[in-house]
Amino acid sequence: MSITTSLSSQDLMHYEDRYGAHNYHPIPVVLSKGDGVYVWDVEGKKYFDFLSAYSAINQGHCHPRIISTLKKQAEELTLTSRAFYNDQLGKYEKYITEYFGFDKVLPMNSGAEAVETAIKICRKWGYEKKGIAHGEALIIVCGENFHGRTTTIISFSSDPDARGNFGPYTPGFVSVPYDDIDTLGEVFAQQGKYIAGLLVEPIQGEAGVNVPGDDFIPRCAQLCAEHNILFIADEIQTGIARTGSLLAVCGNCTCEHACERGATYTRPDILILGKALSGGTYPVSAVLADDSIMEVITPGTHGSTYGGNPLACAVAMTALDVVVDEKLAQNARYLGAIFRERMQILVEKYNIVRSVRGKGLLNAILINDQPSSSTAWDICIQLAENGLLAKPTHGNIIRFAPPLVISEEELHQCCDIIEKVLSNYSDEP
Ligand code: IF1
Repeated sequence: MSITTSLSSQDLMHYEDRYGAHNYHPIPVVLSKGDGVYVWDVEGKKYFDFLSAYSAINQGHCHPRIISTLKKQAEELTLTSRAFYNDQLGKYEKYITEYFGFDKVLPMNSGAEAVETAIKICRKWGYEKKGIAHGEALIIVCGENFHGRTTTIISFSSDPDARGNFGPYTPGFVSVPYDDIDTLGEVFAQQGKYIAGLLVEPIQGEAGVNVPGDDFIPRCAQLCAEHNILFIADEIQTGIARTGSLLAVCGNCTCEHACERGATYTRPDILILGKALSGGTYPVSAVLADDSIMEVITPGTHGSTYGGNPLACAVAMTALDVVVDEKLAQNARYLGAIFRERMQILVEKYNIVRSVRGKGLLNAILINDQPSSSTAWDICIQLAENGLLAKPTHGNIIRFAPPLVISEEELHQCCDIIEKVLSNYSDEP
């Protein structure tokens, strides 16, 4: 029986509470429309979206070019499985490998699936190419990581909520502190012959937008090369122009094609993409690597029903076109600097804000209260009442990540909203 009568936000929140698993605690806003940087709730209230579905909507909600491609392909062919070829996959594979500068791509759907795929490729490379004793391969990960929610991935999570009571856990992972190149070097020196790969986020998103020192990622890649260890970059959240470059491992380069890579680019052995790869319209993820690594994958060793489906391929090509055509990396870099400048003024003006950090348009403020307090949540509720949507992470950190199509004027409007709410916590009489 379809529910046709118009339902209020309250009705819909009740339905989710009654009929849905409680695996999230959303901000109490029920959205029904999105366009660019804006979303509207069921009652018609308009908001700036400052989360972008965790950086999946870099191109803006319902981007007209991406939606047009989605509609057109949806009327032609959506899914064939890989039992047969389809007329979109080969075009997409050529397009995306040239776009990012790798020999091959393995198409998947969710980010976690792509991370799992990278782990499998890395382990198989470890045994078949590096000569690690079978079953002994180690992959190094960083504390405070977030790479998804499958059982293997949470096996190496340091977040008790993400990991608790989901054992027994997958072995073969060693965690080192993030942004600690000395410890990483020691682990490589001691156990390098067993280590197949290093899996790392160039900026840790969920941990609260942890931006490492400028030399951390380049030094990771250098140590990996010295020890014949694969450098695996999880750019699911930081990639696709979010941090002011096409990839966060590009450092400060703003070119947007592999062929023009600047001097600051640190090339991963395995690159993992997701989220904005489809502009928020469809689950599309990808694992890219050169032939010497990807050739460990042979028929029957990996797959997915939807991986490489024609709809995903068509949408992803348009979504990546939009990134370059609309200069989203340049916009993220330019407006991200303005945003952090405005937030720094609030840090100095209001005691409630301890610091601001980020790169491009992936930023966060640290609220001057305990992670266990409800202050950051309360601030997000007031932000929503004032027309801006954001959500805390790890208790007292508020992540701000608008679509990269935001204008300078809209960004200032959002900063004004943030300041208005934070001024409510002012110490000034
Ligand atoms: C949630 C945030 C969390 C990711 C990185 C892989 C994945 C993600 C760097 C997995 C997914 C999402 C998942 C969502 C909340 C959000 C998130 F950091 F973006 F905020 F959780 F940490 N690598 N991140 O960020 O991709 O399977 O979700 O497509 O699970 O609560 P996915």
